[in-house]
Amino acid sequence: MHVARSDSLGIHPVLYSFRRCPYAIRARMAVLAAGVVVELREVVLRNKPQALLDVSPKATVPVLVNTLGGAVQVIEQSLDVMRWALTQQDPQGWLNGADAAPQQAWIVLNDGAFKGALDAYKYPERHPERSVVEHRAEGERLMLVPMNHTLASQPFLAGERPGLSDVALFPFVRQWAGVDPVGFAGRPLPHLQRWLNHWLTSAAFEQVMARWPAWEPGQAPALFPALKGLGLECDV
Ligand SMILES: N[C@@H](CCC(=O)N[C@@H](CS)C(=O)NCC(=O)O)C(=O)O
Repeated sequence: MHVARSDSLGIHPVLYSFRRCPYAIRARMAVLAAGVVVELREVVLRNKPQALLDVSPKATVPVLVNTLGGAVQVIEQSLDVMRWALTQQDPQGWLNGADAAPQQAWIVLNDGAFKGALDAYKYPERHPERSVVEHRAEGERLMLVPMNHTLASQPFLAGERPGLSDVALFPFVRQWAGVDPVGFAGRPLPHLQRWLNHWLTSAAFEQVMARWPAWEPGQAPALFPALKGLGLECDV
């Protein structure tokens, strides 16, 4: 986190996001669960807005810019955005046990070795040293089989109830499954498939995967979540 100048008016924190990015999906899930309203700025990764580059030269998404209370706070890592949101309000208890070793270990494994295996499986032409079947075997060996094993004895990685690790990991497992959906459905990973299905069929996931046009400087703020049903139709 650091402080910077921002073009935001500071009424709502700004979340630079990209709809399909798994890091941004986990951040939006936490924002939604926390009941925090942000100004969502959909980024086109090959044409990043100058306003994003100005606050965060590393220019990955998600980035949260909070101008409430005077100083400008820039949060540049998805897990930090999740914690920032859930620290304000955590009605589903996703932070319960989030610092415990097993949950931390899942996140470290996912964001490290499994992300590498996922990229290799998604783009096998960039990794010709292995066949697609070998790439698949590597990701399964590293994380998916151990997850399936854990999820055989408890509904969520965090235990009886979902926790930070569940929310942080499912967008990446979704991406893995999306490489070959029919093949994934046929893999002997029933507990993992049930767990993924839980997230993908949730009302929250539907909401975080709404479509936003690419953000243009000066446009009216697009609020996330959109304020509907309260006589406050503000999703302009
Ligand atoms: N460690 C970062 C990783 C974020 C990340 O790599 N996001 C990707 C999109 S999924 C990105 O912005 N890549 C930059 C680019 O493609 O130019 C986080 O957890 O937020």
